[in-house]
Amino acid sequence: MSINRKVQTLDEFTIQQLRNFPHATGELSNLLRNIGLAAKRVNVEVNKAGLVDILGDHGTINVQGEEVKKLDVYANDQFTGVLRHGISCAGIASEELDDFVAFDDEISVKSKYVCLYDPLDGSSNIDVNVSIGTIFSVYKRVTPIGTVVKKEDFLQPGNKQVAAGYIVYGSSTMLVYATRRGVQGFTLDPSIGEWALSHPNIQCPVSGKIYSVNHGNYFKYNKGVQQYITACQQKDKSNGGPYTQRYIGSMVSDVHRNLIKGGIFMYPGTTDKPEGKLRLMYECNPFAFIIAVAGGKATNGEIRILDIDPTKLHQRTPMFIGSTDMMDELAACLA
Ligand code: P6P
Repeated sequence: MSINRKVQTLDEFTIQQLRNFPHATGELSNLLRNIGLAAKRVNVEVNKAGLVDILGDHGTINVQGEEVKKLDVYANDQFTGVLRHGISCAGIASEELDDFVAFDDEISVKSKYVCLYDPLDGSSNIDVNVSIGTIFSVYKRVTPIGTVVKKEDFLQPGNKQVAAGYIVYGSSTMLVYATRRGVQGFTLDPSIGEWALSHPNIQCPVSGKIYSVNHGNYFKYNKGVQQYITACQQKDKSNGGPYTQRYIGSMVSDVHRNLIKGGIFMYPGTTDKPEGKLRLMYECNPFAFIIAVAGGKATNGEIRILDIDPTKLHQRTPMFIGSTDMMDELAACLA
């Protein structure tokens, strides 16, 4: 009987990477597998979200006698749990938690990585069955191994990331992660409950025809952003268009689509919220790392997202990310 070796699972792929880089300790591969496990558990609950009336809304006790948690809280507990009980993470920071969490047991303090994540971004879309996602970022700690992690282990610029990725719980569930060696996309195969390598070495097209922005804020954007949006609307066959506007209000889905097809996603600052809405450390930095490895660009309108020196765990930043040609045209408008 021939074994189906065509499909490589996440475990097989990360172990293959270890064979290719024998000096690696395997800690990062193990951390990525931990994330893959938590994501599978979250995926089960997200797929049931529509049944909340039957399963009970959060804060209630369901028919199994279990407390029903908000999906954000449930997702946060899953990612935090697998990393705390693993051997590859010394601490985490989460959109759901005010401060970072140090794993101060004798095994975890010996780990060399910390992880930051938004466990369930766009969760307000669950009620209307729009895709949502998890976004994560991995750094090497800067404090001595064997000690309890500190805030400086988390407040590092995005250019220090060693890995970053996201899960999109959509029509199919995908796990995409980047290391400096490339961007790999895995699709969950429910028949075997494994992440199957479906999109090896993802590259962002150098240009595209999709622009993603919330037009509802148009008159709150600065003149440069307004000028670029108008330029997108005026594209036709003679100058690389026509463009189409796609925006579903779920960053993971919007950026994932543009990464694969080419395009630009913008969440600019506005007159009332100059820093915009998106969080630097666990939304913008991870995607900026992924797009850089995939050949695209990400800025705050002035400098690379990856070069922003963070001062607070939950600080926000304006975000522009996508295909290089489109990002360069935007930069010309912003200048
Ligand atoms: P707006 C979801 O709430 C989110 O954080 C991102 O996933 C998404 O891109 C953005 O907010 C949408 O925000 O203001 O356009 O509804």
